[in-house]
Parts: sequence; structure tokens; C-alpha cells
Amino acid sequence: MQERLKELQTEALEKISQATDLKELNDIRVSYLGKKGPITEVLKGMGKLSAEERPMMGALANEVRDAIASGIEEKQTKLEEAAVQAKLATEKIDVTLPGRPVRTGNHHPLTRIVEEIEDLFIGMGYTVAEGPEVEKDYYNFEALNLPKDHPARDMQDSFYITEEMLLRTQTSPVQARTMEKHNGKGPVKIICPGKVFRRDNDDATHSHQFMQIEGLVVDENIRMSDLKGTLEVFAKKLFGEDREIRLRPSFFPFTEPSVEVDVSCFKCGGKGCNICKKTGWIEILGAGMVHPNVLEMSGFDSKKYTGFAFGMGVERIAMLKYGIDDIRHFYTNDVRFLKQFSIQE
Ligand code: 2NM
Repeated sequence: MQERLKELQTEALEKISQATDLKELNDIRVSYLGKKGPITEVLKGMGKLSAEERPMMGALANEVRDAIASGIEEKQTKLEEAAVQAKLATEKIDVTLPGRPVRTGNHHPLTRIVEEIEDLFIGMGYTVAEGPEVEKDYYNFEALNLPKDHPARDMQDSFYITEEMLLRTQTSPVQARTMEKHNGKGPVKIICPGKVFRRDNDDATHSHQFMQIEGLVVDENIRMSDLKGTLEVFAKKLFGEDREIRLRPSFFPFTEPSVEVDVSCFKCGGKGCNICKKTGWIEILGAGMVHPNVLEMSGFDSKKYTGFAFGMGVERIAMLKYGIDDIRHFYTNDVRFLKQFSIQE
């Protein structure tokens, strides 16, 4: 029995030294040290031994088992180490090789302008509000003080889907919806960017679909001077710190009084050039004090609350800022046009 154990040890250690991978090593472990292995067999046969022989043989069997186990452990460490080295060797990369250029896209010029304007107003405490592009006649017209017989509601000018639904012609319905949600309690301080739709023949300065950004502030004691100050900050941030603005009287059904807002020409500084058509001023937006009817229809007490609102066409702003001469460039998606607005170049 002693001989058999010694033989097993020699045989096992030999196989271990020849093992070339972890699976083979595990097979050796199972075959020698497993429940059905030869060592277990030897230990089972110990019952036949005399009381003197038994402790000695038990100790020897344990020794053999420990020798095989530590042999396996040692080899396992070696094999694992070798596997790591092999992996490192095959996965070696030359970090000094020149890289392949990654072709990246860039934001659309309209997206850039919208985000720039959003950031500017978020910085002044506004939140961005959005709403549906397919809108109820009520929010698009009625709630904005354009009653049923108003000429701006002509079927010829809007894309009607049913008697009561149309593609929104401005983003103001989002503002009417937001005011309504406030349940007559101020302040409301929002800007609404989005697509709007009008039945127009497309040319260099008109598009049946374009983008608008409208702003709205409703609170107690909101005055015309708040509107003027806000728009002055806006014009300077967007067109340069040296810019000035001027307000001219105008008319919108949803504001009273209403104004048209000009910015001093950023090319000639006011002297007169081709961009400002020799006037020194460029029209950038429309604005006014929210009409009491609009406040009341959206649930605000017009004796307690006042507000200002303004609206602008994003394409027009982008065309002025970047010197683009045709609105259709924004929608034809010629990459040579779009690439010019990449910021990483
Ligand atoms: C403009 C010009 C003037 C406007 C008014 C409102 C609302 F919902 F408060 F009544 N939103 N936007 C407004 C006012 C829009 O765009 C040229």
C-alpha cells in the first residue's frame, strides 16, 4: 500500500509537470484527488490494516494528497501567469502609429442658434417650454385674441387638418397652454422654440415651415421697460456688446401696445450699408405687452397681472448672423453648407 501511494505521487507529479493548460490540470485534479480517485480508494482500504499500521498509512496518504495538491496549485499559478503573458503579447499595440481621422457631424446652424438663445434666457431665469405642432384652433388663434372672423385666420394662410385642428402658425399656443396650467398664479417666465407652418410660396426669404422662438413673462408689475431691458441684453449677447436696440410702434392682436424691434447694424455700426439697406438698423423681432384679453382667457386676472412677450424667426436671425442669403439652404442639407457651422474647425 505504501508503494502504491508513492507510485501515485510520482505519477501525478509527472503528469502535472507535463500539463499544458488549465483544463488538463483540472482533469488531473479530478482524477487523483476526486471522490472516485485512487487516493480515496487507498484510504477506503485502511480498514483492513492493523491498528499499528493505520496512523502511519493515514499520515502518508495525507502527505501524498498534499504533495499532489500543492503541485497542482503551483502549476496553476504558472499556467495562469503564462496565459496573461500570452494575452499581453497578442494584444500589444503600437500607440505611436498615426491615428485614422474620425469623421464627425456637427449641429445644424438652426440648432446652434436655438441652443445659444435658450442658454441666454435660461441664464436669466427662464425655462424652455414645448408643445404640439398639430394644434387646436383654440390655442393657436382664439386664446391669442384672434376671434373667429379675424383675417389672419384665413384658410388660405394656414394648414388646416380639420375644422378645429391645424399645423401651428406660431409657437404662442405653447404659451397659452403654459399660462392656462399656471391657474392664474404668476410668475410665468418661459421661452418656446419650435417649428411653425404657414401656407406660403417658398423663395429666398419665405418658407412654408420655419422655426420660431417666442418668450413670455407674466407677473405683477411687469412693465414695458422690463421688455426693453430684456431685449437689449438679448441683442448684445447675440450680435455684440456694442449693439443698441430701438422700438417702433406696430400691431399684433395678442399684444397692446405692440412694437417692432431693430438692432443697430453689426456690419456698419449704424452708418448705413447693404445689410441694413442704408438705414443703420436691422429688424430682428416683434414684441409687446400681453393683451389683457389673452391674460384673462388663460386664467390670469389682468388687473393684478401684466406681461410682455416677444417672437422671432430663427432662420432670419441665423441668416443675419452668418450672412446666409437664401432660407432654403437650411432645408436642402447640402453638407458643404452644413459643414461651415462645425465648431471644431
Ligand atoms: C410675437 C410678437 C409679439 C407673443 C405673444 C404671446 C402670448 F402668448 F403671450 F400672447 N406669445 N408670443 C408675441 C408677441 C409674438 O411674434 C412676432
